[in-house]
Amino acid sequence: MNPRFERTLPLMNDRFGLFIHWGLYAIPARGEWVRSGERITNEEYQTYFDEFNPVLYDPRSWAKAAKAAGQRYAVLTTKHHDGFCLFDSQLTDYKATNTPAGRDLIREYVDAFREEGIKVGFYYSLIDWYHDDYPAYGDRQHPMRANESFKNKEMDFDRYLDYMHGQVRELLTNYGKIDIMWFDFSYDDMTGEKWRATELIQMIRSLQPDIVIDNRLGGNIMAEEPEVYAGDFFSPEQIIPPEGIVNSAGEAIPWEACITLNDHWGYHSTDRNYKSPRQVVRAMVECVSKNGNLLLNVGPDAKGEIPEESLDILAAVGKWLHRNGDSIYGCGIAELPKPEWGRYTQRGNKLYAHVFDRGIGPIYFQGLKGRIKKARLLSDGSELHVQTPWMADQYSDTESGAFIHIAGGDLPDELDT
Ligand code: FHN
Repeated sequence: MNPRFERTLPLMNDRFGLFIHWGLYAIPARGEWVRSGERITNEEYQTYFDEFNPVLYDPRSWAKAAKAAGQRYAVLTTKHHDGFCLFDSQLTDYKATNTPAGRDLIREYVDAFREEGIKVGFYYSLIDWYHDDYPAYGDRQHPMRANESFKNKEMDFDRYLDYMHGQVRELLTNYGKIDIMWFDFSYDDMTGEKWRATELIQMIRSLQPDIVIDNRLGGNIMAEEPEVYAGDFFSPEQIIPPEGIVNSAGEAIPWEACITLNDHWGYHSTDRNYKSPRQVVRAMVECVSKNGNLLLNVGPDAKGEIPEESLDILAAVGKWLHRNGDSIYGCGIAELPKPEWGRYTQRGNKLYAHVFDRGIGPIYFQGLKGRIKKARLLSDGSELHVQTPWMADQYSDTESGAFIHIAGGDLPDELDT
């Protein structure tokens, strides 16, 4: 691995993390872009600030659910695009401690997840629809800037950058060791040094030398010599790359796919289009088979609870990982081509066969003739027999292959294994 990316190895070995999008937008309950998408004015959105009081917020229960799900790190929105801060920033009044919640929600999150031994990450939005010195996003006039008073206001974007850098400093100074910094997102010409990114990265690295940073500050992580701010891992969203990710020199690039459990990042009261546990497990296996991580998102509601549907899916995935986690944690791409019946993951000389679609009879392992010392069913440890079926030598391509008869069927939807 390119030495530049060695700092990501511990996180990349974790393979499965919890993404959490939570904030004022949980009250309108129509996703985290509701303010922009519905052009909600400052005054209308202020009502959510005035009533935000997640009385059921108990991050210890979130952390326990993540642990039971087999998730080894978490990333929580400290500030999303609406500019509302879940942490007790000294640089703004637009924060949870000034709402009826009256608490530093990030402090409690950090303590609870560390207590469960789960690595702690911060999501931080570069975009800020609330701050007076942040320009309108793209060509759309921000809803809260529709009123006359704002139109004549002079903006000082450097002042916003001082604020943004100052908040990142607060987050990486006041909450102990932080494992991941997840910036979101650069767009159009708002990228790289427009954020004063080199200065920002240097500050981050000085405060948290071991921290891992995503690639959304800008730059090109795929270049042979990426910019200092191009990040430590690539962050595809709602998609799993067709194969492992390599840079222009053919070197593997660490990556993490972030994916929603339903169709929204932030809480959405009517979105019932949840992925099944089977889909999540297959997505996780696919990511690992291509040297990537899966960051799976939940959107807690305005009371501070993760939806039951999400908790049930996380629990089912955790049951599968409890028995099969050896084929995920610390694993990566195999030396063999993808088989037709599923996917391989590999760690050292251990090859894991994830059989998604069973055919008839034994499973055929192309290229493994004479190379399999022993085979075990990971879920229960039972022995599997490497065997060559009767008349198999009549087939043309069995010269290099091996057959293993695996009892049991395909991965069931309910994952009751
Ligand atoms: O605009 C955000 C979106 O709300 C969400 O936070 C995702 C998660 O990666 N990032 C941006 C869209 O790319």
